[in-house]
Amino acid sequence: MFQEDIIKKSDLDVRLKDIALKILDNQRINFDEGVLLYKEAPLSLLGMLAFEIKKRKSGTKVFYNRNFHIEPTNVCINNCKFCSYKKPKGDSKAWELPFEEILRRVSVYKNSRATEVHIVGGVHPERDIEYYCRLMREVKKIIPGIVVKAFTAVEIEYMINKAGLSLYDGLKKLKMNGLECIPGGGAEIFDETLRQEICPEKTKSEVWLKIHETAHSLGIPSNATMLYGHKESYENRIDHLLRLRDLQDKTHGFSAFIPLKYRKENNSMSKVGEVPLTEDLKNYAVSRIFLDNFPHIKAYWVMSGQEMTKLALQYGADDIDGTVNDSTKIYSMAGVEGKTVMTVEELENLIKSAGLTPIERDTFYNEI
Ligand code: V47
Ligand code: SF4
Repeated sequence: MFQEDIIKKSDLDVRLKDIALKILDNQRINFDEGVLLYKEAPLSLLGMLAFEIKKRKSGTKVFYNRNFHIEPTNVCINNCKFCSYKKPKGDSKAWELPFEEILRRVSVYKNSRATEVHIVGGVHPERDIEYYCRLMREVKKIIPGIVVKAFTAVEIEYMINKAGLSLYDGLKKLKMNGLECIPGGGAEIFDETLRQEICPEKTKSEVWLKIHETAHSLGIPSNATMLYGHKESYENRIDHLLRLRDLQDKTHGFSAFIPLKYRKENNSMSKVGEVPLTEDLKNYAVSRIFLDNFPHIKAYWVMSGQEMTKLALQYGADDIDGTVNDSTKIYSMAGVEGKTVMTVEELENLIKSAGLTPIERDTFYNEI
């Protein structure tokens, strides 16, 4: 190594040490520090810091819930380049579940101990806010105690615009008809240039954020996601996290942040490939460190697979989502292999095998 390189390296060591001490001192890190962590910090340091922050927030607890998914349709007006799920109407892989069929699928869980139904799908051109309000009312008639977590900001924007309502009035209407929590989908990556390239028709970043802000003002909590591991830079990732952190400072309405790894099968971005496992762990860790005002980081086991989920728990994640069921197709269609159902016993064993304590929660993170 040349003298100059040695000096640069020791400069870097000092900067990383200062950032690490700041984190351990519960101080907030800024944009440049976040980018430096992504680019230069050893994975071991990130893991240590993220796990320490996780412990301060939730001790040894790792949360899961009893939930099931309903995906009413994969017909969608948008054409996101990373999406393997959307199919044109009439395609052999397209579905549009009839209303009664959706209710039949809900009825299956009538006597189960499920606490949450997660309803999301494509943005169907013929379905509107009245349809979805009726659906939520009927679901509640079948299982009165179930929490309805439903519709990404993308679906919400479409149904509210179609109804000619303001975001506030539209979300209020959805709440009055049973909406209790909004999932984190549709955030993708907020950088406008990249968003325009990978999902040009999708809800604009500022609208996604506005929908979540408005929901929070109405007492509807939500999650946030980030689609990573495609064409984004580390600066794009920190920009995304910073916009979420700023909004959370204002509203405190986000429950969990869920990093979603880009999966390459059967979509038009396949040639960018998938990032390695070390990048996933780094991303969990930096997210946990940077989003100091987010109570939970979720490793969604259906997306990451059971083994990766176990590792993510050492890198800051404290939630693994739930029992789920075989009706969720987003990840199997994008090439993730394996089952999409886990029993409570399996979820608990996964958490215990990581040396941590399983805790069943409801949608709002009340312990059950
Ligand atoms: O927004 C689509 C992603 C999201 C691909 O809030 C892809 O608890 C990777 O948001 N590779 C929807 N990701 C799923 C989602 C979600 C899932 C589980 C729990 C929660 C929650 C939210 O799926 C989309 C998009 O970012 N996605 N295609 C793909 N090829
Ligand atoms: Fe439609 Fe969602 Fe697929 Fe985009 S990611 S095409 S909005 S289903």
